[in-house]
Amino acid sequence: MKCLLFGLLLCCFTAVAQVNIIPQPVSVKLSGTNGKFTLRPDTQIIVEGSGLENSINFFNSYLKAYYGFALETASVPKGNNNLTLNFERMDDSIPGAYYLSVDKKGIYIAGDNETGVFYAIQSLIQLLPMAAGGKQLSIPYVEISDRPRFAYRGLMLDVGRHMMPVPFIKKFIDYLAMHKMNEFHWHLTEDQGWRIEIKKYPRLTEVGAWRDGTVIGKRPWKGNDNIRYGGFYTQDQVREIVAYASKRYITVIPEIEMPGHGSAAIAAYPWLSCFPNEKTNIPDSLLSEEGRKTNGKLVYEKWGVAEDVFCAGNDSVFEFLQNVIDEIIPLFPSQYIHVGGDECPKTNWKRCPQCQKRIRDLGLKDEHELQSYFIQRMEKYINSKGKTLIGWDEILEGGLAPNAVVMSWRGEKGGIEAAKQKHTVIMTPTTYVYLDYSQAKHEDSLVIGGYLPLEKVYQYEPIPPVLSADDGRYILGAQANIWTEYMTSPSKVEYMIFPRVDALSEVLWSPKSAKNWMDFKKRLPYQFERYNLWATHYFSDSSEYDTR
Ligand code: TNX
Repeated sequence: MKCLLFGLLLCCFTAVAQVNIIPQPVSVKLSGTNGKFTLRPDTQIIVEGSGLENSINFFNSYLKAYYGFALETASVPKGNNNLTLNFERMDDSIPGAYYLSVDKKGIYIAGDNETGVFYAIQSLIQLLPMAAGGKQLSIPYVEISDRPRFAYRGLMLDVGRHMMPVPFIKKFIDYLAMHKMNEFHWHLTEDQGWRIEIKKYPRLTEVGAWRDGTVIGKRPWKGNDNIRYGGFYTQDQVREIVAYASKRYITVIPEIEMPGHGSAAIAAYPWLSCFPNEKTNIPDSLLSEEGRKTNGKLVYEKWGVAEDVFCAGNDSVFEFLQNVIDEIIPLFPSQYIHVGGDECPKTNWKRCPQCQKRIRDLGLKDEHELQSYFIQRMEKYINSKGKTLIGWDEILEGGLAPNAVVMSWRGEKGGIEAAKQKHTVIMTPTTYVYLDYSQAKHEDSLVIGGYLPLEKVYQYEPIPPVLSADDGRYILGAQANIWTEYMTSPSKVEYMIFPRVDALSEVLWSPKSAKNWMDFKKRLPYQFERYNLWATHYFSDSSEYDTR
């Protein structure tokens, strides 16, 4: 009896160790027989539905990259050596539900839709052995049913502070896909750099994409490195990236910042400022040599919030921004257009005659209502093009634009308030999902500050308990933000975000009831093996995780 019990325990233990999927699926049933299917170069893909090329191509490029072979597709099954892709209606309200079974008859995948098949492929990839180069890939008999919890599962990447090369943007999109995430919020404009080609305004990238230097170290900074830095994405590159993402069922949401964080645009076109003739306000001790020589506007060379913002009293500024939006819309099929709206100091507006006239003419109470006017005016334009505006939670101040989606970053307060006002909300609170904060207790590299350990991200619950069930439905999902003041390279981005993105993916995908920190920690070392296989950088505090 004892022996049987031991055998049973052992069997369960080894069985559990075979399936380590992140994010945790809704249901995983192991056959208990310890049986395995072997995927080999002569395994056939049987396609029983149309539109599955994206999933097939993704799987085949993965096989090719790490095992050196790809599978042929066929219409007639060959013995029991097939990977079958099919559709079965699961009627899930959020795209992506799937069923995956592996048994002696082969691998069978059914998606509720194309997205579901694609996510089944992501789970299948996580069932493959970790050793590269194998041609006999044994996969445990298993039955998985799965579906996403939230519709919006995102990551934001700031390319304004530091530009990331196109191949890395594609890799980043692959990382999103492999974590079953579906929204890439691309922060394209900043004080420190304008990163997208706008044909009508060439100076945005000729001038606005380049800064003459960058402050050194942490606030209050130690001088300037005097290194000219910059770059931008052409519209062709943007189209290429958007197409790449869409083959991975990922929407790219562009962000064009206004009315704040606009120094780079102002350096290109000073008339966008309330005071075109005033020099950008940066102390000489922090300026580059070139910057010290100039008397005019500069692409910002330090971090933090710049006081020079777009003038809200000048109609030409709105015309300019609308023309920019006119070039953005055809590039991005996304329903959402992000206009920033955060951290807009009101110093200039307070002393600007045109802004003050606008306030008087419209009977506005103060500069906060002027900011609200700014965003509402842009919203009207964006809505007239059939698109929906997103803004950071500052857009609540002075009154929310009627159809705006709110991204709550200064904690959850703004999100709660917006949901109560029946506005769609995406949660991105600094407290849980700011991946620019340190994940090591004692900072192990230059970071902006803060401490956000993996467990804290894992414990995040996007629907605040204070919301009624009705209002809770306005929480579309959540997103982690990757601000790159102190991330100068792709490898640093990877190091900062992994494995916290794993924790976030489970917050967003897995049912609340399936979340289990201890279990997640047990699965994590397998994910690290995958990262090793992919040559991905990640943070690991070995004392924190269980070892096998
Ligand atoms: C706040 S979050 C910002 C960014 C900074 C970030 C640094 C938000 C909407 N604005 O401009 O990069 O803090 O953590």
